[in-house]
Amino acid sequence: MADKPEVYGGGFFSEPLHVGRPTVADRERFLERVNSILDSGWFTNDGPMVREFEEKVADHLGVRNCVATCNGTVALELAYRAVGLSGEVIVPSFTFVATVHALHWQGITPVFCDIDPTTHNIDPVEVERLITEKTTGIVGVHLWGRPCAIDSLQEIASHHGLQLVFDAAHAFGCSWNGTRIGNLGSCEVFSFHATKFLHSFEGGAITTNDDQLAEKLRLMRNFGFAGYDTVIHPGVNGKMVEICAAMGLTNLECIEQLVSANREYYLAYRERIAEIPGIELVTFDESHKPNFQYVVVEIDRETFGLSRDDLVDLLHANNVLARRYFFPGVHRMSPFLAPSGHPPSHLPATDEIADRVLSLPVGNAIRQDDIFRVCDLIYSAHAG
Ligand code: T4K
Repeated sequence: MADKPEVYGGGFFSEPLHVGRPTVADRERFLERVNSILDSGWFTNDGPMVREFEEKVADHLGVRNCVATCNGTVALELAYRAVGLSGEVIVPSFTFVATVHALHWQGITPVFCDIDPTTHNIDPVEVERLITEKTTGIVGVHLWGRPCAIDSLQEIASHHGLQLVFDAAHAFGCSWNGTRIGNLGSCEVFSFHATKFLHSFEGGAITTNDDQLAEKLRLMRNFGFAGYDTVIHPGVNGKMVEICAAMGLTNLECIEQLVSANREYYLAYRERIAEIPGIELVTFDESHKPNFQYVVVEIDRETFGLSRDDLVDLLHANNVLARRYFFPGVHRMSPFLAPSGHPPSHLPATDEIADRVLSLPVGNAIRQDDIFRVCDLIYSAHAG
């Protein structure tokens, strides 16, 4: 057993520590932008702030097109429909439910695929096994910002003539072998929800190097309008509003500071977690330029001495609002169960990881000292 670390403070926190505390990178700059929106009288419908946000996001990612939306879920729905997904689509179950809802919502059957337990991302070997004549596409999720097995997925998709879409909700600013996430597959989808690394209160985007696809997405996002009264495509209201773009732009200007702040939290957790038996930090390969948005640990019940769920109860009792992202696997959620009431797929790696993971508090409301105290609490839970 490791030596007990030096204790920095008591366990109980008077203010709750959250997993997804939003950042406002520069309040003054944001308020200037809000004033200019109010003065302009132009609040939504492809306004100048949204256009600037789209341009700056595209520049940052080195991608030809960025189509901003009202949230990440609608962006997924638009992306799936625009690339022509139908029938069956292979998707991981170990993700936020929106990845799968956006398929189900459009009458597409999600075929749940197991993950590689070492990366937490969709396992290409399993993908290949699940392809049928009804399969039209594969959805990969870069979970925690760690890129999927891109080469293998691209090879499978092109070999079988399938669309490949990535849910990149966690991966803004991250890279894969020198290419920014946002350039891969037919298109990639981001979330700019308040809890995300880059946020715009609510928001999302689809990025793609396919100009025709981008044009179609722009039409679909705005009721299919191609002019004042000409509708040439089925569509929805998926537009981002100006005030959201103002927040997104302001945060984008400070993105490097946001990464380094996140990296500091991650390193502080890494130092302390390493001292506690039975708990392992999900680590990042820095060559992929992680954004360190999520600090995730895996609990080995035998060695740690408590189950993940018991640890969650203990942390919550002390005002540390750690989250069981993502539990249960989506294949175990009621909308996706088979008519028999059982999960439609056997996914041992997903079940195992979903039972072990825990997301710890991060974000600029947290000080390094808080992180040490959270780790002390976890240590004392282990030590009994
Ligand atoms: N794909 C993936 C892989 C995703 O993770 C997500 C979203 C999507 C697609 C869909 O994108 P969006 O349509 O959401 O743009 C939260 C977020 O609502 C959701 O955006 C996110 N993933 C998911 C992982 O987390 P909840 O239900 O856990 O949120 P909630 O309200 O419990 O808040 C989480 C934590 O953040 C709490 O500790 C409280 C704190 N918080 C939250 C908000 C909203 C704050 O401190 N301030 C706030 O304003 O889903």
